[in-house]
Amino acid sequence: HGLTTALPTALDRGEFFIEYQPLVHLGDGTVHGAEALVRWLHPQHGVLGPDRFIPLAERTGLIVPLGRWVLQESVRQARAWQQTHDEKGPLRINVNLSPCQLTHPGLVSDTVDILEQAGLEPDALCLEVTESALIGADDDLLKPLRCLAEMGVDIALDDFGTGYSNLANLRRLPVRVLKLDRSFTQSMQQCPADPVDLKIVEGIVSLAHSLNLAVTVEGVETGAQAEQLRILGCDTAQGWYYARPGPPERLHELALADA
Ligand code: G
Ligand code: G
Ligand code: G
Ligand code: MN
Ligand code: NA
Repeated sequence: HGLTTALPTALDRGEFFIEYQPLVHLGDGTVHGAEALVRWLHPQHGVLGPDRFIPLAERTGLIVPLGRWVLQESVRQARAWQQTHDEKGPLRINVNLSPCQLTHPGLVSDTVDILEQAGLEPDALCLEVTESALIGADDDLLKPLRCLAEMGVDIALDDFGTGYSNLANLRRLPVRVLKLDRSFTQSMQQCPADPVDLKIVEGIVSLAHSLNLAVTVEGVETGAQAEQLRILGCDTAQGWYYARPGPPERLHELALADA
């Protein structure tokens, strides 16, 4: 339909924009960084979320230039935050990568160029890859990720715990962060929380930490969830309880308001 024909020119017309959602340290509530989430301001349909156009962009190949634009834009934004925030330590930026970008030969060189042009250190960038994109990944697929990881870029496994996670497989992946899927956070909402889910999260955190991985939780909507996940040992959190995705100015205000 209409979206299919409008998508290829939307990038040139400047119709995409990025919202940022903070990632907060569970220990002290300070801002760690933010995840970049792309939106499309469609001239007729208004603001469309990624679920409405990312699958289409993947099928048509537009995801490669679109993903490069998202990376460039959000890396530049992260550098701008850092320049006004440095007394509190650098803010990190998380950017989602689609499986098509992983197999695109330009991934490493594009990322290096974008970081250099913006003047952002590689360790301020975290690339989020879904667990399902790395299932059965062979060395060819992992090579660019290893290369980025060696430069200091963090790789996060997004939506962790929903796929066929092969925990033993984690050892071969160049991953530094597990992003626990929202479904675990939702089950912390029940009172008392499901004891089996509590054990599962406890086990994932313990395994992650023993492999030197950080654990981020998604979809935190209440203070009670945040407290439960903090007690379970999760490191950072993201969700409406802290902030909805919003314009870059909002993140800056939140970070500067930190105690
Ligand atoms: O913002 P929202 O909650 O609607 O995001 C839905 C999903 O879209 C998220 O799970 C996220 O992984 C994905 N997404 C958001 N921005 C991007 C992007 O720039 N690239 C890719 N590949 N996925 C994105
Ligand atoms: O900021 P902190 O001191 O908590 O981080 C310790 C290490 O763990 C850093 O190297 C940091 O990159 C990593 N880390 C902790 N939590 C997260 C997170 O949510 N996302 C990312 N990308 N890295 C994290
Ligand atoms: O995994 P992914 O990168 O898709 O995660 C980001 C998505 O989750 C975005 O679409 C964002 O709007 C959504 N999201 C962020 N925080 C919350 C929350 O607290 N609750 C719910 N239900 N969705 C959230
Ligand atoms: Mn994500
Ligand atoms: Na996610």
